[in-house]
Amino acid sequence: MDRKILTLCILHTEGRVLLGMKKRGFGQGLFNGFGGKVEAHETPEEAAVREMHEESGVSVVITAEHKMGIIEFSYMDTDELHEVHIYKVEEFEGKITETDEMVPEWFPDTEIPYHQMWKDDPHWMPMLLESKKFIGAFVFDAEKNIVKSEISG
Ligand code: 6OG
Repeated sequence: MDRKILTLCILHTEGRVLLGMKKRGFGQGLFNGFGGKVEAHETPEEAAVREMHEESGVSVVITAEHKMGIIEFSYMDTDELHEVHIYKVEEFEGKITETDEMVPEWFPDTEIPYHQMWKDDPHWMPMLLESKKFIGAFVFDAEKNIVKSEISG
């Protein structure tokens, strides 16, 4: 197994959530939070700050206290294992901007577009929005359906 550490950051403020429509690469055509791979010289929190800025244009402060969960994703058609560290932030500075990777959009937290998101998201996003911590593991098949799920809050 080739294990990669990734970040995912959800901005939740004033009853709204900032998601991005992914324009390219892994998860293209789906809404998601902002994030990506942790580089060798970075902590996950540093990577989360960098990715949030690169993909949405905004500046955030992220510490270990903002971490709401860790989920391990594996895929029946690849040898990769993604360990995704998931953060929630409630404050930001700067102007939200479309980037090469993402088209940002606000959603009321009662209208999260789960039908256009990864199928694991409804399993943990409600906990994140309520600031409940979670840990989990999901296995996906080649059609991106869940074949195995474990989540504990
Ligand atoms: P790049 O490869 O574009 O980063 N990610 C997932 N997010 C959700 N909600 N579900 C999954 O289930 C995911 N697998 C990966 C981590 C990919 C981004 O997508 C997240 C990163 O934020 C399979 O650099």
